[in-house]
Amino acid sequence: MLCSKMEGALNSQINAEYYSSYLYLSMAAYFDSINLLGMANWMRVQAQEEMVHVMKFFDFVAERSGRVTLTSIDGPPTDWASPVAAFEAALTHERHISSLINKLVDLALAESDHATNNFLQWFVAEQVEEEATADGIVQQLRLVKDAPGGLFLLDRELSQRTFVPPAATP
Ligand code: OFO
Repeated sequence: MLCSKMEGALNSQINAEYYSSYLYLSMAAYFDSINLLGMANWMRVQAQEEMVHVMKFFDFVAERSGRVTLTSIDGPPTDWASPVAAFEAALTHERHISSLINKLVDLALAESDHATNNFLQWFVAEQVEEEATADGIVQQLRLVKDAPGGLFLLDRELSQRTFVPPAATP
């Protein structure tokens, strides 16, 4: 059973994860509009992964006899100054999400809610990966600067990303 404070905080995180998905889909639309279709693909996959995060929180709240309450999602930005600016914004966003996850862990520990703390550890590890991946692309884009050849190669590399649905639990 979740305490009401934890239930409220997990519901807020559901909203934050939805926003993440919405943000990355908006970035996908931006990359589509400037014909960087590999980067658009990468962002689409990222948006799908964020929906996996939404459902992990959703299912966990329900499993703990909590009540999921959905709230309105803020509109994301729709334009960025350049490809690197979009990926920098993605990195900044992931750092923000990491801080939200850390606060959830703090709350779970303060409430002696070990089940929620245990559940959140998956997200703690996931955020390390999310930040590192976004940072890696930012670094490559900074190296490439505006060289069309480099941008073309990086775009082609990012077109390879595919969405892997989470393994079904037996
Ligand atoms: Fe990008 O990890 Fe969820 O929000």
